[in-house]
Amino acid sequence: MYTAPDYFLLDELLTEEHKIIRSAMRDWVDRSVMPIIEEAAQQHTFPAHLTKEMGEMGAFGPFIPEKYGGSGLDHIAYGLIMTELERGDSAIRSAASVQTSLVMYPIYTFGNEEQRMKYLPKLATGEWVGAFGLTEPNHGSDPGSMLTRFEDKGNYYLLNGAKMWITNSPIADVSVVWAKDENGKVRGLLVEKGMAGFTAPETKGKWSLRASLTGELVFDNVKVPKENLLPNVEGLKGPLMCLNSARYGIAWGAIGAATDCYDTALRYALERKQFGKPIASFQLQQKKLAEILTEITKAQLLAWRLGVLKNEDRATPSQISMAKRNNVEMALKTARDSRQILGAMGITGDFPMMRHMMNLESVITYEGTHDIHLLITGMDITGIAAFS
Ligand code: TGC
Ligand code: FAD
Repeated sequence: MYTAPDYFLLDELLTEEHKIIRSAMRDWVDRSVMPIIEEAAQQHTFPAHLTKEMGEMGAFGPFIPEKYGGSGLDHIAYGLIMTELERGDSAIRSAASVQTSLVMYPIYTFGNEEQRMKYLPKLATGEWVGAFGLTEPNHGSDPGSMLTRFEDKGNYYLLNGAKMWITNSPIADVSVVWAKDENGKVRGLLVEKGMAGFTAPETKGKWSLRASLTGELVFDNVKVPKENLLPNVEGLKGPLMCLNSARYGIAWGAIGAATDCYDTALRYALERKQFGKPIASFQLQQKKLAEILTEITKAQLLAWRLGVLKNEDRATPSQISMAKRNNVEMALKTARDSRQILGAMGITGDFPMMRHMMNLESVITYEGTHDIHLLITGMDITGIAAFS
């Protein structure tokens, strides 16, 4: 039975509602994710049957108002849900992050009432799956240089270009696609599955996030109805605002992957004997466990404080970058150090460390790479952008 570390008694800062939500999500992950996730990752398949269950559990759009199918919860509740999901697997948290922060959030924030009512309830239940297309084959860290374009053809927009590395793309019913108009302004378009000229091939052979579907979005003269333009935002700040929400969720989510590794390593160290004693009795193993717990605790404090600021609408993009960067690196190091505590057993699929470790190589890359987040902090400190 999993025990979540809470060394600084952060539970005392949560409401009863937060604890109930976390407990329900934890039980669901134990019941529905843990028994199948290793096999799904080994087989490189997305466990699609979980999508509807996640909808029923309220994993999609927890902070979106109930009127649109969300749960109207605060951002700490969203963070706690992300932590529990990523304890199961980063792919499961990814599915929820994309649907919530990268698809529902922009439709809610930048869409009109018709768009909200058409898409949000279906996305909330998991009846529909969403994707977010920003990255292109030649423009990842620098999305402002994107080449995907649309032209106003009177009755419709004509969309051309390609997006790459898109979570959920092969199964998405609707994709929020960021493209430039004739004036070079970045706008958001809602592109639905089945539109003529639109294809979404899968990217195979990943060693990371094997239980998540990744692919391309290819637009070859796609006629997008005019009502599918998100009316209330223009410029790169549109997609970047979505990323603020998703990066915030990842700052919480990564803690879940780390605590799963820590909990596994601690149990193993107490049971496994070498030289006639549990390996937990050796100072070098205690050092690893103590340092892991210290870093998890610091990450929890960072996430919690960020959540409070987000609830007050005071969390800055640079604070979010710092938390995403710190907490994902912490989780990756935790996965490595925990794996070492298990020796050879740690490399097998009987334990979660290698799966988390491989997943976290994507998590440290997507939603802005580790280095880009450092540069965002550098820019915030100095006032000088070192990107270009
Ligand atoms: P820059 O000139 O600095 O900014 C352009 C405009 O955007 C505004 N802005 C922001 N607004 C809101 N939130 C933020 N975080 C913002 N950052 C910048 C800025 O004020 C400006 O507004 P305006 O009105 O003056 O035009 O932009 P830049 O081209 O120099 O780029 C800056 C940089 C490098 C920080 C940015 O582009 C960046 O973050 N690059 C990383 C790209 C990235 O994170 N891609 C993620 C793709 S999605 C994904 O990975 C999903 S994974 C899904 C899963 O979980 O499975
Ligand atoms: P590049 O931008 O080519 O960077 C390569 C290296 O150069 C990195 O180490 C980077 O830090 C470094 N670098 C780049 N610029 C600078 C600079 N100015 N200074 C210093 N170093 C620099 N994108 C989406 O739009 N939607 C999705 O759903 C999505 N899902 C993803 C799922 C997975 C599994 C993965 C792996 C990626 C996903 N992405 C998605 C794409 C992701 O956001 C990009 O991979 C990421 O932003 C980095 O872009 P890139 O891979 O093109 O790397």
